[in-house]
Amino acid sequence: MKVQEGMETTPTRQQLGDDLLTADQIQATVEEVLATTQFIDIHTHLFAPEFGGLGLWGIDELLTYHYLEAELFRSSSISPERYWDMPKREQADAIWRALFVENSPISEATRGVIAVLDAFDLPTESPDLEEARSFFRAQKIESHVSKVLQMAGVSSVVMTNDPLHPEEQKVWMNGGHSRSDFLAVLRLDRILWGWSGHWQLLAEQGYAVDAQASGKSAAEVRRFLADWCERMDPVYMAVSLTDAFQFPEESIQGKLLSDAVLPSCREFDLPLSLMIGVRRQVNPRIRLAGDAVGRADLRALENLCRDYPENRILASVLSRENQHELCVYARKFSNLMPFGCWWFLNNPSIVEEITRERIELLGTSFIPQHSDARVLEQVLYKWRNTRATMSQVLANSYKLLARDGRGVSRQSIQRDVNRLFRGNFEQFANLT
Ligand code: HDL
Ligand code: ZN
Repeated sequence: MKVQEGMETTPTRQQLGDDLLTADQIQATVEEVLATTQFIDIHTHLFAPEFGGLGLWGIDELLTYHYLEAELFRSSSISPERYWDMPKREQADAIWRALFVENSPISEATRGVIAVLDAFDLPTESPDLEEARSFFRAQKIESHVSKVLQMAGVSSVVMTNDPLHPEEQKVWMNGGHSRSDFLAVLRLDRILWGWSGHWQLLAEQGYAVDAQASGKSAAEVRRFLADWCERMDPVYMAVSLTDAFQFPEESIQGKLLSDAVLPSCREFDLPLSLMIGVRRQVNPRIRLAGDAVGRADLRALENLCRDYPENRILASVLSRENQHELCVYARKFSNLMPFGCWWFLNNPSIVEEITRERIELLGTSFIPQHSDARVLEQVLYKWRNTRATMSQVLANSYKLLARDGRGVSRQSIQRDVNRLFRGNFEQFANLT
């Protein structure tokens, strides 16, 4: 199509009206709006301080992150078996030496640790970790959490809470936590795909369930979920599912999903978050780092969204090949909310691709990112990287809009960023 006269140039300021931005102003304004807007981090593995040792923070935890453990085994002669026998400090020293001293820390996860050290004015080229260790040792967790979230531009984080985790259960049974900036999630993995190994825990707590999830089991799982919704006040329920996920399915998982979890989500007016595409423990020797990714058959999601229109589904898919399908499904089902660039996708090159196709297909009706942080200070680099990628993608969208004949104001950019990083989640999870 021949570009009509004038289409090829961006309109000048006087053509745009008073509060509309020129092309040159768009980039800086998008960056400023992203930098000054507090985001909701809708999926993390962080914990409020009341959860004690379940909450990970500080340099030794940052370095022994399973993303870095996977990278250690590629750049060191240390065997996994020898590594697991080491105390954590030694593990961290080994990772620092292999990935940060003997090699350049230019992977996403290694660069992240450098960004955290730099954010606290700690040396980033030291041969050892002593200065970093004494800095973090001097922090008090309650104030450190608040400072880190404020530095990261995050107003609240959503935890991953497992009611069947013995240590975590104790905290909830003793009243849970008091921080309003930490929101709870009812995580269902041990029930949905871990039933065979965990149904007795429910039976021990007085729920009449059995190994086959037969008889009253589904009703009793609903009662269990109701008890924990009262206790935790979760903002959604969640489960991670493999690339083989099918729905509907003649299985314990399929039955508990349809007869217990989906009705319970409707009863408590909660979204259900499905994170689909993991291939668990392809290399068990490296433990948490041993999971991989597989392309899922998203017709399971299609069936679920179509047959349960009263349920709201948050969805994140792990395979890059599934992203476009997820966008198309979100166009078909308004009860489906795509979120995040999960795990192996949370790298600038892929985040850019995914976010551009989401904007092209969904406008601002999706949730661009979550941090998935496991260690508190990771939010600093994960959200800085998201803001950097988002500012390019969003500014480009507005420049295309201007070229096509519609100017953009700071107010509308603020409205859009609020929706992407707060409003879509608040509305989907009924937090407003
Ligand atoms: O299941 C999940 O919530 C995943 O995010 C896993 O925890 C995974 O190990 C992870 O940390 N990804 O970032
Ligand atoms: Zn996660």
